[in-house]
Amino acid sequence: MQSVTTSQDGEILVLSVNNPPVNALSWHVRQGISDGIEQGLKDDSVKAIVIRCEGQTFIAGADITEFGKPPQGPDFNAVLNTIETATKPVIAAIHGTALGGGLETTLVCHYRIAVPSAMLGVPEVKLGLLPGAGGTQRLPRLVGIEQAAVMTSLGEPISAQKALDTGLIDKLAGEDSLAADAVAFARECVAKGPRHTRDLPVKGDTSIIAKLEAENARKWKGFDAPYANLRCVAAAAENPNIEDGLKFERAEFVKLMSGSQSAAQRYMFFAERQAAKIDGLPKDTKLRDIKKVGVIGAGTMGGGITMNFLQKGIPVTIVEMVQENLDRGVGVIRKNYEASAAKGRYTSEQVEKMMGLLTPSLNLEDLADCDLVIEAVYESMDVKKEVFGKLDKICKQGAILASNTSYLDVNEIAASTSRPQDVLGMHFFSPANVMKLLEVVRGDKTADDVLATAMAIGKKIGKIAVVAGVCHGFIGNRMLSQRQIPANALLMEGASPEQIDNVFTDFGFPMGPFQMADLAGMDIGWHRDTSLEPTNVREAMCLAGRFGQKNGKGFYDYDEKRNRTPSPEALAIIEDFRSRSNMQKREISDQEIIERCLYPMVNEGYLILEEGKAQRASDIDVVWIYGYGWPVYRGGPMFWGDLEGAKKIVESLERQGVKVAESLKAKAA
Ligand code: 3H9
Repeated sequence: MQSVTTSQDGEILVLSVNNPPVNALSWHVRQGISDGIEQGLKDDSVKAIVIRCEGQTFIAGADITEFGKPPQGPDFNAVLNTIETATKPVIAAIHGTALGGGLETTLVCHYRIAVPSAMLGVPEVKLGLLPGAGGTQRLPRLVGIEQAAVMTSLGEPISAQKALDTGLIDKLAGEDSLAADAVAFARECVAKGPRHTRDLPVKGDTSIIAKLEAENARKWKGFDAPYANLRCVAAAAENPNIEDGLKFERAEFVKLMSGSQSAAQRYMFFAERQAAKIDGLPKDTKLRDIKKVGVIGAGTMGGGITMNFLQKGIPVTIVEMVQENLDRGVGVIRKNYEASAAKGRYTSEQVEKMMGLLTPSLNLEDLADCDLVIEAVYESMDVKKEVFGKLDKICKQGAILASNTSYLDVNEIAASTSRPQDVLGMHFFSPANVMKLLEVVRGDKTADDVLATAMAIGKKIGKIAVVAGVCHGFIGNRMLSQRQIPANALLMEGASPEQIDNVFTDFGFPMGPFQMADLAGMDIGWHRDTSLEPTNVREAMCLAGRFGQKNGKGFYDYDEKRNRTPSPEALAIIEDFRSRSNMQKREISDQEIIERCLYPMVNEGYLILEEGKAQRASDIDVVWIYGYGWPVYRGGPMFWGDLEGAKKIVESLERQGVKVAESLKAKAA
C-alpha cells in the first residue's frame, strides 16, 4: 500500500496521506509528500496542490517510533521546505487532529481549511519536546505570541473555530464535504498565489510568558520542556529574521531530544497505551454490556467511584447501611459537582442530570438489576466475604462483581460466591473521581470477558487501567510498603521527616512519605488503647494526639490553610522514641535516603514481574505515575531503575541486606 497517493481534480492535484492508525509522518509519508509536491510543480496542468488525509485524522505528528533510530528517508525539515517554497499554492485540508509535526506541515502550506470538528495543536511538550520543525517560530507569526505561548507550553489543542478566530486557519469546510470544499478553496487560491507564514511579522506581547510560568509553577516543577517551548516563542518575538529563531529552536529541540526527560515521557506515551492490552486475550473478546452500576458504600471511596459513572451518563444505585451515612455520601457528591459547576466545569442543568442518574438505597436487593457492582466497604475480609455472599444471591446472572479492596485476596473474596468467574478487583485511588489509575485485579478464576469488560469500562470513565495479579497490595501498594519500611527506619536512625520528605519532593513527587501519612491520617488502624506502650513512632504520635492534617498536628504542625512547618513536639517524640529504642542518631545523606527508599521498590517491581503479578515492566511504571505521583519525566520506577543501572542497585541492596530479585541480579551480571 502506498502511504501517499495522488489524484487530479481539474487543475488541482490532491495528495492523500494514508498511514494508519494516525497518519504519522513516517519516512515513507515524508517521501510521498515530497514526491507529490515535486510532481505537482513539474506538471503544467496543475495550478494548486491539496494535502489531505484518509482515515480518522489528519497527520497526528512525527512518527514517535522513529525517534532515536538511524534516520531514513528525507529529512522532515527538507520536506517542509519543499512545501513552503513551492511556486504553486499548497492547501492543507484538515479533519480529525492536526498535531505536532502534522500542524507544522500545515504551517508551511500556503492556506489552511478545516472541518468544524477538527482539533489543532502542538502537544510535543507532553513528550518532553517542542515543535522543532519551525512550529515555535511559525505559530506566533500566525496566531500571535500569547496564543502560541499557551499552545506550545500547555500542549492542548484548539478547536477549528478557535483556529479560525486566531488566524491559524483560513476557512471552515462543511463537516462532510472537506474534499470538495478544499478543492474549491484551492481554485480560489490559484489567483492569489503562494503565501508564506514565515514572512508575517510576529504580533503580540511576551509578558504572557512570565504569567504562564507563574501560573504553572507547581505543575511544571522539575520539567524542562514547558520552559524550552516558551524560550523559543520568546525567540520568535526577539528575532525578526525567522532563520535566527529557527536556529535557536533547533538547538533547544536537540537538547530536549537527547535528554532523559523526553526519553521518559515518550516511553510513557507508549506504556500508557500498552497497559490497555491484555496478554493472551483475543482483541475481539466480546464485552459484557454495562448499562447500570451498583456501588456499595457511600463513604469517600464509594462516592468518588460513583461520580466517575454519573459523569459518563451511566446510572448508579448507591447502597449504604444507615440513612445518615447515605444522606451524607449523596450530599458530598452533590457538593463536589456544585463546586465544579461554580468553576464553570458544569452547568446547573448538567449537575441535576447527573444527580438524577443516582439512586440512593439502604437495600442491597436494589442491586438486582445492575450489570456491574463495585463494593467499597470497610477493608476487612470477613465483611467483604459477607457482602459478596449476599451479592451472589441478589445479583442477576452475568453481573460483574468487583471489590475495591486495596490489599485483600480477591480469590478468597471470589470463593465466597458461587460465581468466581464473575468476580475481580477494581482498585480505585483516592480521590477516586480525580485519580487516573485503576488497578484491575484478575483472580485465578476471573473470566476473560469479565477482565476485558472491566478494562474497557475503566477506559470509558477516563481511567488508565492496568491489569494486576492477586497478591498483598497488588502492584502499587505492595511496592509502597517497600518504601515505607525504610523511610520509618531512617527516621529512627537520625533523618528528620522534613529531610526525607524534601528528598522525595526534590526527586519530583508531590509529597514525601510523612506528608502523605499526615494527609491520610495517622490514626487509621490505630488501636486507640492509651494504656499500651507505643510500638512505633506512628503510635507514639497518635498517643500524643497528633493525628495529621485533620487536627493540625502530625509529623508537622499545620496552620488553618494547611501550610506545614516542622514540629518541635513531633521531633521530640521521635527523639524520645529513638532513645527508648537505644538507637544512635547519625547523619544521613540524601543519597542514602534515595537508595534505601527507592531501590527496594525497584527490586519489588522485579519480584512482581517474576511472579507474573504484572504483565510488563511498563505497567508498573504506569501504576506509579498515575496512582502515586512518580514524576513522569523520570519514567516510573522500572524505567528509572534502568537509568540508575541494575549493577549499582544490586550492590546497594546487598549492602542494605535486602533479598535481591533473581531477574534483577541477572540484569546486573
Ligand atoms: C512531533 O511531531 C515532533 C515534531 O515537532 C517534529 C520535530 C522535528 N507516532 O492514542 P491512540 C499510535 S512529536 C507513532 O490510542 P486515539 C499509538 O501508539 C509528535 N505512533 O488513538 C497507538 O498505537 P497502538 C506530536 C503513534 O484515537 C495508535 O497510534 N504528536 C503516534 O485515542 C492509536 O493511538 C503527538 O504527540 C505517533 N505520533 O488518539 C500526538 N500517535 O494501537 C500523539 C499515535 O499500537 N498522538 N500513535 O497502541 C495522540 O495524541 C493520539 O494518538 C491521537 C489519537 C489524538 C492522535
